[in-house]
Amino acid sequence: MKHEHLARVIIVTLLALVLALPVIGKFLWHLSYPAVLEMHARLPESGGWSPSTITVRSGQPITLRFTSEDVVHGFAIGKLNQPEIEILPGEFVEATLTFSAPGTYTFYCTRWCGPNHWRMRGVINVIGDGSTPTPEPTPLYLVLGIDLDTPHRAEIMPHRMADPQRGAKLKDRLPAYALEHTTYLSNSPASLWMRLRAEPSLQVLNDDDLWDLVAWVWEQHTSPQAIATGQKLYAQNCAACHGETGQGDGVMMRDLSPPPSDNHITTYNGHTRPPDWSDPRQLLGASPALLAGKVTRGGMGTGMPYWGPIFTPEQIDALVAYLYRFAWNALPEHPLKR
Ligand code: HEC
Ligand SMILES: [Cu+2]
Repeated sequence: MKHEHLARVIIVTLLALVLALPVIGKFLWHLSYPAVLEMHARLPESGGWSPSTITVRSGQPITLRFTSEDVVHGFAIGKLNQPEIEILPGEFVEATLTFSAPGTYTFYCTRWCGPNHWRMRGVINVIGDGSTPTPEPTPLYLVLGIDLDTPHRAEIMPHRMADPQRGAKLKDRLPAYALEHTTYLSNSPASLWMRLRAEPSLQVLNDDDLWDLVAWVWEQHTSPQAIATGQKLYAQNCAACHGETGQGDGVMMRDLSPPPSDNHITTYNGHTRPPDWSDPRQLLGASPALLAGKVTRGGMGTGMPYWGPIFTPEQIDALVAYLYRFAWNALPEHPLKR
């Protein structure tokens, strides 16, 4: 009789345990993925973010408690449209984040804290339920087989400032392919110019009329908003190296020896230096696919950071559209013009 009772108690207890398993599991799960995490920011030379890799569950909020151990840093997560968090030395600031979908997110410092600032990055692995993000499409430069690392200076350039307004008046003469977005993406301004020059229907136009047309085509693939976005992103993320006017003389680069006269990476030895975009040939010889590819992939050792995990494709398009302004705007005063 006694034994029978004991057995019953054991069975009931076991059953209760089995039924409670999911709840217990969830409890342990929460223990292993803390709801609050202290996050220390230091200059990249002193270790950068600590921790630099964090794992969170989708749908489960995590509170990050930031502090800086040296200078002012900033925190933002790539491709997510949320305001940056300013991190002051010796102070704590909190932010609660909830990720709705699993995936890998890159977080980065938003302040120019030093020459290696851009290396101050880390990763958030979001695991758990939710639709997995659609894999990114193959970058266009790979589809087109563009080598990002060979020189691409244009052999030709306008004799005067190309004028899209003047180009607009001639636009009806353009062959249909010139208006396609893929034509813009896969051609440099100089290569489109050469294709147009070979068109029998455009023989009546002089060389500079054709440049006006190319400048007009370039304008059709951007917007004032995109240019404004590109300008802002450039000032925050690129000007420190590339310089405000794109001459490759940003504050982080001024101490380096000047670039060799032909101004291209493949001939750099020792120091790398950003190209001088006030020489129009540098950008007039580059297609949007090439520039976007370089921005996304980076220089792989040249000192040019990779921005693929940081910016959305729209932001990269906006940056590329903004860069061409350096070439078009440089035209009137540039010495090569003479
Ligand atoms: C830490 C310095 C640094 C920062 C920051 C930087 N760059 Fe660069 N960039 C370079 C250097 C050095 C090169 C030349 C070497 C190379 O092409 O890889 C370069 C080259 C490039 C090129 C290739 C240009 C050409 O004509 O071939 C593009 C495009 C470019 N950068 C865009 C950007 C953009 C856009 C940003 C900001 C989002 C940026 N860079 C931020 C250093 C930097
Ligand atoms: Cu920093």
